Amino acid sequence: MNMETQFPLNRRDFMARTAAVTAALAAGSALPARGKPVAETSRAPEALAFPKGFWWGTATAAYQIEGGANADGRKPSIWDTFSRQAGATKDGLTGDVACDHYHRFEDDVKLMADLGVKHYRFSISWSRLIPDGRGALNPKGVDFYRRLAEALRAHGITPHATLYHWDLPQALQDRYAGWQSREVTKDYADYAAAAARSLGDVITHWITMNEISCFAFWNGYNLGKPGHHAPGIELKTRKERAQTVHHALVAHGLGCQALRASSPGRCHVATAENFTSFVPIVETEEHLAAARRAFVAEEPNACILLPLLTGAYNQSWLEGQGDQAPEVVEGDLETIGQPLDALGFNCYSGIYVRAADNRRGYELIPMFDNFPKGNMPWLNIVPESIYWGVRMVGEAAGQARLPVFISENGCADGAAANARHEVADVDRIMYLRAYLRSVQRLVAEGHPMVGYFPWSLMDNFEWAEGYTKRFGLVRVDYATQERIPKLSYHWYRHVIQANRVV
Ligand code: GCO
Repeated sequence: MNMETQFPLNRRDFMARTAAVTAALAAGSALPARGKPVAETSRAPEALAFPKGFWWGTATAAYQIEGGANADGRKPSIWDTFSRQAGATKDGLTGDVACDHYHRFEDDVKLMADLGVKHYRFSISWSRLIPDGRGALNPKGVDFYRRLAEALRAHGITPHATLYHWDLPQALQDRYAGWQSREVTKDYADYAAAAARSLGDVITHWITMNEISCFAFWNGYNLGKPGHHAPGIELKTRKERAQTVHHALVAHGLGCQALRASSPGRCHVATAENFTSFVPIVETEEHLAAARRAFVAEEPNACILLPLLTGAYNQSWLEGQGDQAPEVVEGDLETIGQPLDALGFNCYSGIYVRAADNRRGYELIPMFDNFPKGNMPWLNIVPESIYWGVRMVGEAAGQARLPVFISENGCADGAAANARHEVADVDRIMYLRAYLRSVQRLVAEGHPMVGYFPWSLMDNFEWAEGYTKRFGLVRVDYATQERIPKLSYHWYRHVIQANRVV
């Protein structure tokens, strides 16, 4: 593109240019991905800047990328079992091979180094480290994560390891019904301690859980019908669900203690939660007050985020449960409310709220099918959700100075590779840029926003969606395992280099 052109373009010039780019793409010519980003015409670059040392990262999860399902002593997780059930995933596909990252991690680390990220969030497969979920460690499993962490560190990338990204060892599901049993809390704590003891010299940043809301509340279990994620259990009562969630919360708290007690040096402990962000429909005091009320009152914030941050279930939520409330053993709430070094916010979408003259004082604005989406039915594009989500954690959950990082943010793309193997995923760039401005607004206003990890480094096994949804900055050709950095990868590289939204 000729940079000497006068902006703004008139409509005819603009159309001509768009047509030229479209034609170039169709013909497979090179994308204008490299080079120095130019200053924005409308705002001074420093207005969109991030502080020095801001964590630019990216994220993945074990079952979604590793493959090597039976390699070197790994035993099945609940996802290995669930994905084999008829109709459980699109096209009946599993994570058996996925991105074959288990055998290709060195190349994948190089992709990250070229991208310029200094932080990487991945997860440890519990049944690779401890194949039966409890008992003996698998030395080859330890060795894999050690080699991964060392490769990252050799490139100046800090590893952030999630201990639980939904892949419970099947042995524990069989033994005592997994998260439905309190027994899992002890096994999880032992696993956390073993991970810190065996890997704590090369991994210092830990994330206890990924999205308790998803695996224990929304997806893995369901009221009155089977869950559409592993273990796919149908629960009969709200109490059973509250109890399952409670076990995950207690496990998180015990995990925090175990990590700190067993790490060879000081470690950094966070959790990653996709709490619901409530966005005031207009930024006025009345709508903001409405959003704050919704933030603490609505499930699952009331019964997951609040206890995680404050060591107490929302009181009115608890009263509303009556005999369906979870059984809480003495000391549990203190365990759950362990102080965190940071909170990871997995943010994809949000819910608009307005003030209302009703008992609750707010009303949720219903979304509709043709609201703009990120190529997933649930992924309504609400960029302000990052800003308000983080503000509400500070204001409503009483954790004003708790550092927060965006542990996931992204969308699926609709772009195909062209004849030259390029993927012009402008939909993802549009999405990420809009959300990143919301992150930058937090920074600019002095909120403790410390990092950004777009989901995901590369296309991967998208759970029940199989391989049909592509969330990666890098395209994976599953037939050949070729990695093709998409246009969004190059865009993100510019962001990191310039340390600002471009
Ligand atoms: C989640 C998980 C990821 C998903 C991603 C896209 O938040 O659901 O952490 O594993 O792949 O969110 O759906």
